[in-house]
Amino acid sequence: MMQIFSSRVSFLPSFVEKSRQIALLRGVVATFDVTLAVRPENTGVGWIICASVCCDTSIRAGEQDRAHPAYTPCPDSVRAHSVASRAAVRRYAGHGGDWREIRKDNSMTSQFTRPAWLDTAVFYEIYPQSFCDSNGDGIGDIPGITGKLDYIASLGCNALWINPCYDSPFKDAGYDVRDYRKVASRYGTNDDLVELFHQAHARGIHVLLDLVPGHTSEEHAWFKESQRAQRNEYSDRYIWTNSAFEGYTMPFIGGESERNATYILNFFKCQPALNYGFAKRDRPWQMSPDSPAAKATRDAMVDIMRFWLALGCDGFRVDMANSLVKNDGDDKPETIKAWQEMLGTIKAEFPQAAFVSEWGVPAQALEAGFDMDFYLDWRFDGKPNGYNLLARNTDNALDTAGDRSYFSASGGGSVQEFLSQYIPQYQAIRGKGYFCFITCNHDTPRLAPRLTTREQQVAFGMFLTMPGVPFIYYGDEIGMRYRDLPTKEGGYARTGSRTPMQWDTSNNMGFSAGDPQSLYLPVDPDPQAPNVAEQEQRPDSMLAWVRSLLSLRADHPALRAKAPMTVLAQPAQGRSFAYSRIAEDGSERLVIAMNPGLESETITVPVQGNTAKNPDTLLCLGRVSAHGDTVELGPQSFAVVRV
Ligand SMILES: [Ca+2]
Repeated sequence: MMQIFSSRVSFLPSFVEKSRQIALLRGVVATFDVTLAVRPENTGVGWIICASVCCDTSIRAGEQDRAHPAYTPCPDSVRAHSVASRAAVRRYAGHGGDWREIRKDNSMTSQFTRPAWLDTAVFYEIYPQSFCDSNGDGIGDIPGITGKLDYIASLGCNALWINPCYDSPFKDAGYDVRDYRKVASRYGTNDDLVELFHQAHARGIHVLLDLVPGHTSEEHAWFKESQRAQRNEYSDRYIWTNSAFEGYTMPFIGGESERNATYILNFFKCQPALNYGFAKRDRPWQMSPDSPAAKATRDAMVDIMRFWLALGCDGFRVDMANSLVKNDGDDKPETIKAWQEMLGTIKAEFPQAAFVSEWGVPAQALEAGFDMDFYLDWRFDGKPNGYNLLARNTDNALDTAGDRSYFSASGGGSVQEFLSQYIPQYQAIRGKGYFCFITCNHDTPRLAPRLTTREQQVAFGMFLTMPGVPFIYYGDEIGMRYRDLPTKEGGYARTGSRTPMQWDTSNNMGFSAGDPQSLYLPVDPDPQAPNVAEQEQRPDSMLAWVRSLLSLRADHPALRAKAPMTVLAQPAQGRSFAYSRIAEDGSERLVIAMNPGLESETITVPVQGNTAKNPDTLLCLGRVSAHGDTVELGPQSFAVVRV
């Protein structure tokens, strides 16, 4: 079913007017099914025509457009049939209404396929050096992961994200890639990785690799060529100034190359930034994102994706995806355009490949063509983002005192502050892709030991029943603890989240048969350190709780990634939170309710449908009872109820 509507908008070159137009268009034009037309004369007046596949967000936005005072029906004579993104509209507005600019911008946008398998996906993130060491050299490896696929499937996870496993000097734990097409020898061989793909697929598990598109290692062959004084194919693959004595406002390195120039860094000294161009240019050496050099970088990155996808990989988690084009605007128009081209190309060849971005602004990431974006853990100047409010609202990863996280039983407050940040972002991307919760990742402190097992169980209850595709970091399913350790391979504060997986109580907790001194990082020496074997024997363990949640998720269409979510209770003075999830076909409605606090609370949850029918409790932690509209939630409780 197609919905057609139109809206007349004046494109005036003032910033205020532009902002008003963007606000008017937001939610409609951000989709990839928007057609834009303008009157061919350069009058500064245009018509937006939206031909939208029926999805409720788009329809609502369309109705708002129709109600807008500026709305007039669009004459058939000026309907064009080109696709525009929000970025294209913004550029058009900035160009003062040049019809030719619109046509030019339209050429770079495309329709993106979204792999259907993501609707039921649950990911498990594996840090390869710390998961399972198959050959006793102290470092986890690819065959070790393959040997644990049955365990991963037993959790209820059906997808993997493996942190970079490519050839690298490991000055940033593999995020400094020396050869994108070669598995690091410490992890095995390319054949080992292809075998992992096959074995995973045989179990219904998809495998995402980690793409690091923004920079390489300083030891990458491209960079060695780029450093040469003599111009060659790779001279412009990185960002170089015009003199060995000229720097810039970004971190740069001089004096290390025969080339008379300095180069721009992305992160550590070992990570020269690849050249995707500059959106705003204030030096002669800065190239346009439209330059042949920037295009060559994009093509090279697509080639790397093609290489692994052709070998059986199912997609990529993309590192620092929002920072490719330098001096880009806050809305990232040029970086979005770069990804639209790259993902448009690769998705046309591999339509079932999935892409998740390290971006943290889902409206931008999905416009760029990604299928999913992470709800990243951000804390700037002590100010938490929504996710940090939930799980890590403290400056100290180890200390319970002073932790204001929502899931802290004694320290947290109302869920309202989180929802005020989450809900607008969730609504902005409904029907377009996923905004994904993580339990933790390789860059953030684990929940334990700051949160108790019970606090973690309530947290997992929410993470695994919210919309989007959840990501569980290896070891979080048993409550592995963040540890205060010296830095390893550029990990610094992140190192404590990267310790070996704790399988059992054998040598090195089952991680490795090697000498304890040879381990990548030491295993947790605490005799009480959690492990898989012990928790498999205990029905009240963290592991058992995670399996129960994922089993429920697999069995209920209302818990799929796409199924809509509506907030039912978010008391300002309490700790409780309740929401409904409804199956896309309307066949099922579940209510999820929790109380992470230490006092019992009573909330009112509107009952829909057949009130005579008793609610059916599907999963419960702690004491939860429902009487009509009233739900009583005991201390640190969580429940999923079918109504
Ligand atoms: Ca090994």
